[in-house]
Amino acid sequence: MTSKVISIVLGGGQGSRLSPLTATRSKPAVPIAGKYRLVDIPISNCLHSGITRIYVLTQFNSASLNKHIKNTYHFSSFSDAFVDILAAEQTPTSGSWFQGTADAVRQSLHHLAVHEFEYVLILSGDQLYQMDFDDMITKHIEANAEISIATIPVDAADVPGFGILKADDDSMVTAFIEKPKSNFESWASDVSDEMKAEGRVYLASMGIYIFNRKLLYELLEGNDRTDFGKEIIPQSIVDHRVLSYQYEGYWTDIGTIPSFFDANLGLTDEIPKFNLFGENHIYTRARMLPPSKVSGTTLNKSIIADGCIISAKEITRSIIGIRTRIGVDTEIENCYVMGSDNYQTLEQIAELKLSDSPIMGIGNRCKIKNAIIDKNTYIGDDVSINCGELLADGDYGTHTVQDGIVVVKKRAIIPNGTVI
Ligand code: ADQ
Ligand code: ADP
Repeated sequence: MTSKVISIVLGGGQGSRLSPLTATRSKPAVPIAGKYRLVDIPISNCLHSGITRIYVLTQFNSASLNKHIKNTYHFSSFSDAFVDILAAEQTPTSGSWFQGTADAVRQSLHHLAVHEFEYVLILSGDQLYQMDFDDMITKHIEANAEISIATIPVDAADVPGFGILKADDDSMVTAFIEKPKSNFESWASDVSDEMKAEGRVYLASMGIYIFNRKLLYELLEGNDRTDFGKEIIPQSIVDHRVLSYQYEGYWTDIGTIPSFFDANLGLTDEIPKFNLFGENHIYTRARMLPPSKVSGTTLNKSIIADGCIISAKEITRSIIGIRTRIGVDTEIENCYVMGSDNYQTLEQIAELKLSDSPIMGIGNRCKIKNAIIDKNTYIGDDVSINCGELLADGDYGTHTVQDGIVVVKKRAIIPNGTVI
């Protein structure tokens, strides 16, 4: 059935919730788990489900996203498979950027029109999960549905962040409310005992939708409704058959700095909720990097990507991304270090050392805690980051602080001896 599906990955609006990681790149290109990028998650789920025609919609077109997609997703010229980026564009009929999720899809409809398909699968680009869309499509067809929404039980604390719905005994959606802020007790559903025990009694939309082709065109053409959650979905449940496809596996939002940080560090758990090592692995760019070289380091619950040169003293509960260089006697705890796009030559390193300037990577005798270190940063010797009292939220030029997490910006230079 998945051969009749085209998938659209909503790659992100302004991306301000993931700032400063999205300051110079579009959201789908944000690195995760040491060697992947956000967009690899929905694309891998599609490919594992047999969906091979994928559009990624993004508000701005970064060099890194283009390069990543171009270098990663290659298909046989005998197949009709593709992964294409559609960046917000001005056309004779539309002079504006995507106004919201539905508007982004509307402006992309003319690209879809040239293909043969019966169903459109719409996905968010900022979620970490593994899901079999083949099963979702099968249930959609069996139920004779016109729209399907993937749903997950959440607890009361999470309700205000989600679209919440009620369904009948046949899982057909009977009511939908986008992000209710209060008085939502009557929206509780009859869920499994396991979910009840965790207090997860509200059925939330995961922002993952299947639309029948014809209906999608009808709903989007000739009007200016901009959002699926706020307009299209609530307005559709009266006149159309909308199925709730319930999922109870691991699924988490990675669209904010705290959730992005937690989801990444969660991968270092003994049995992580998201399995990087399973059969349905995440696809990404094959970079042909050398293996990592480590000396004198105690590594605890850490993930080390390819091409690193590490002489640190101790690395605990951290993810160390591709091509990271870390000097001697440095201690790193609860960090996501994204790594570098290239190596410096020995000559470049010697020159920087002559002028006492930091070299790319992390220097000697540093202590770094609870931080995200973006790519291509130059952290000098004897630098201490986030090892003292709780830092106030804000943008401090070279870095930001949010909820106690320091984010060192891409290409930032942190001089020797700096204390953050
Ligand atoms: P939100 O996640 O708050 O709620 P939204 O901000 O519309 O919804 O984003 C959905 C996805 O689309 C995200 O991946 C986002 O980056 C992307 N996106 C947003 N605007 C875009 C644009 N202009 N162009 C391209 N991509 C864009 C939605 C639903 C809720 C549901 C939650 C589940 O509205 O009902 O519960 O998702 O996370
Ligand atoms: P990201 O940090 O998301 O990986 P970038 O697009 O900045 O992405 O980097 C991808 C590649 O492009 C790297 O090899 C980087 O060195 C190169 N690059 C980035 N910015 C520039 C630039 N302004 N000029 C030339 N090359 C660049």
